[in-house]
Amino acid sequence: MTVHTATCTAPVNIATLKYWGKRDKSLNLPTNSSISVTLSQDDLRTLTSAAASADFQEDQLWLNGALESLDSPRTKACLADLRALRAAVESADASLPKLSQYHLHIVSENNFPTAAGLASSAAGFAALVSAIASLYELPQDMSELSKIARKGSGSACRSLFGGFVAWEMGALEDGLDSKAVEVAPLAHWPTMKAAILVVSDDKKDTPSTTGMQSTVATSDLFQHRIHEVVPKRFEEMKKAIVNKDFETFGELTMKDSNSFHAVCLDSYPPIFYLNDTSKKIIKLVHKLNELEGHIIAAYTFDAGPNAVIYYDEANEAKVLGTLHKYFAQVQGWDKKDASALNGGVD
Ligand code: 2P0
Repeated sequence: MTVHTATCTAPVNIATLKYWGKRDKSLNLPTNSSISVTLSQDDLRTLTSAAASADFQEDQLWLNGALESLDSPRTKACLADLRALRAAVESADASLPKLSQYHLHIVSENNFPTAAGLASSAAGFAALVSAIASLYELPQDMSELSKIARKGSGSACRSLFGGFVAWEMGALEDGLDSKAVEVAPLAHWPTMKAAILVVSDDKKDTPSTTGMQSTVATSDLFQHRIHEVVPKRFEEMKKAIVNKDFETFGELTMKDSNSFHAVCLDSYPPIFYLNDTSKKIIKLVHKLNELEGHIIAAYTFDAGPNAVIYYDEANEAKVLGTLHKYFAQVQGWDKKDASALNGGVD
């Protein structure tokens, strides 16, 4: 039996300018552009192997050791796109094995516990698309492949790149211009660090897709966010990254996290992702920055209560020291759930 294989990894990315809202649900086309920092391969990542063989009887996916369904429209859309690109390669070179016609076996593992409460769909779809693209020896670049990962999960398109990444929303109805691009590689700003504070590992209240749909349909503030706030912030944040301007980057990151949670609260019925501990973290970071006289730490929160704190390596002792000191005093923040993962982004 001949089996063709390839293996790839894709790290988790954490948005600093949030994606929240779809203008097309099936294609995962967003209502605004977004920016993120991709963690390093050594931190939180998905490792995926893809195999194709004429002897396989069906497509199969094992996720963290368990057999999973490949029936979701999102996964099917990714596989169909990848097979179409491979078919084009095969039709240009008749000597190539017809991998596009073979079934696939896919094995995917996360190196972080599901209990960490961190979204894994971004790294998962990015690793899936990378592994199959590699197996198929596709000539497309990462931005092209990001359009396929986007169909799996919007934020997945950003995990195709390391470092600082922008997802350009695009304007076309077919989504051909809605893709990820590199703003700067990790090496551009190697002293940037991210600490992930696991506040709760409970399953999140409102799933992202449902939450976004509700916000788009019901929030008036959301219109202001996507038309007035984000377009300007998108340009300013890219500039701050290129200039390695932590103060501006940090301020924009915190403001955008707050803006995202504000439109969640403005949805009807309201969506709550932050809890009391999250709010204490926000206050603490502001207090720390105030005492320093300038911004040395910036928080951001996704669709859940866990915090990601960005800081420059030079301030590590100050930032982490403050967080540890404070949270040792918070009731309910015991050893079980106070696992602060210090994930450097270099
Ligand atoms: C982000 N989030 O930019 C934002 C910030 C959550 C808050 O992308 O429906 O899992 O698969 O496109 O990508 C989470 O949404 O949603 C997300 P789908 P996804 O990272």
